[in-house]
Amino acid sequence: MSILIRGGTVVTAEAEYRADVLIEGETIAAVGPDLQAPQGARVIDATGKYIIPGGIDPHTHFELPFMGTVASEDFFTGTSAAAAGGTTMCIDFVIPSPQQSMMEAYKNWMGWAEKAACDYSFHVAVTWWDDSVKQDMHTLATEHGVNSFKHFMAYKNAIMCDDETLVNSFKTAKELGALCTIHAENGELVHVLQQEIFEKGITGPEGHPLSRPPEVEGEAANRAIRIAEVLGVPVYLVHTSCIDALESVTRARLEGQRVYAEVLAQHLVIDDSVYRNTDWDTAAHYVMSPPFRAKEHQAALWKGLQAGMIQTTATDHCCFCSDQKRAGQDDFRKIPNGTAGVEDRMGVLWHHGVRSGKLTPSEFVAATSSNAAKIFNIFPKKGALMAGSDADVVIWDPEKTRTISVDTHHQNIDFNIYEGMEITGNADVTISRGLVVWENDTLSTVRGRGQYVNRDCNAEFWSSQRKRNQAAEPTKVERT
Ligand code: URQ
Ligand code: ZN
Ligand code: ZN
Repeated sequence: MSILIRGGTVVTAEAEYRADVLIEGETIAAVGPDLQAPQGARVIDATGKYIIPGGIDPHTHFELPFMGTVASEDFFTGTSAAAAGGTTMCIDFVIPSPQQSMMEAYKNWMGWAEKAACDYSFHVAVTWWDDSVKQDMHTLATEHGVNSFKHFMAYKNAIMCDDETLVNSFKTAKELGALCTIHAENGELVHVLQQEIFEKGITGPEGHPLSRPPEVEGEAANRAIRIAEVLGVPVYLVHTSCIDALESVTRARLEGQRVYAEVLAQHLVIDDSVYRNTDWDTAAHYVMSPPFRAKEHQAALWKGLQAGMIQTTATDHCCFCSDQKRAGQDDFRKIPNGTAGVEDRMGVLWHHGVRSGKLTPSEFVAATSSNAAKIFNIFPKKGALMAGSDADVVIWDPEKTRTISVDTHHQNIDFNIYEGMEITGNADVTISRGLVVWENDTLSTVRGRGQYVNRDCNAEFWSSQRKRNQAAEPTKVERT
């Protein structure tokens, strides 16, 4: 099947220009002016609209087993909702339980993901350490296309990494040419603060942000960045939510250290007043980690994105319905942490980023697609509009308005953190590897059509990192 998208303005991370896009089968065949439609091709008129690479969300948790329950969004409904918002690839997470074989966990997640409607890949979390973990990291990197390993510095007595595990894993990642991604919150401090706050009688959702102040994230961010600096390994901080963490990222990047940062769309536009909502269910739906922050942090995060200190945007899409959140009815520490957003990320970023003048359309494409593809080494297969790229293409209507609501979203959760937000700028048509999966506000995704995307390690790229970071070769002092 051929598709010719005609009359639109192509927007890449590099430029905007008038061009047509020809798709043949699952691949982009040509991008250029006045392309001719092959016999039998479908022609889509994109006049007055943008043609952009399909969005990449580098941080989702579909059907995650977590805090005694399982996230309500699965790989089919989640990748479908993503497509409705213009995202055509999600990078999810394999999170082994402590002492669980990494390979066994990887096989479990690969089984769950077989139902995906759009393409996906996995970061694999290092949640404990022994030689078998080291061996599994090698196997995953060399045989299964995993080039990023996740480290939770939070969640004590569950999946938290101590410094010994961080150091062992970072050293292994360096051998492999893999990237270390980090959930940066000091889990020991969170544990103590949770206890203190609960014992003061604060049991509701308002206790959650009190137990994870920005300093707790700032300390962990700095520690992870410094460990990486000494070991000469690149790091990627997921869901950077506050000034304290952003300052550590900025310092390191200005020193030439290879540090990447991600911001969640929701952390850019929602502040911590949500936890003071008098309706328990509503406040509980905003319990995620790191928590929503005071207003000054949103402004700083936008500046970090504009300045290029933050490279990617994500959602950390991890859905728990009201009945699941109520597990923490009497104790905020038991509220499953997570919020949704995979469907709304790109529209929220366009409305609050591009329409406000903070981002150009090209910067929007970089932040929602191309930068993630480059960092995770799948460009130009993904995140690009070039001949030979996968035909993950979105016709973006900058004037299309919608009001975000649980009543109309396609996410499998009974709440929407953006409820009532009117946004202008939305996906008109979403194409996933050559198949139209979203058009006329209707999904036509196919269960199981999504494919696993291998991501090769990048030893050569990181080796430049080694040279930049390592002090002069240590030498032995000869003593007579
Ligand atoms: O920490 C994460 O990224 C996972 C467990 C989702 N939950 C959350 O609150 N961010
Ligand atoms: Zn996290
Ligand atoms: Zn997460």
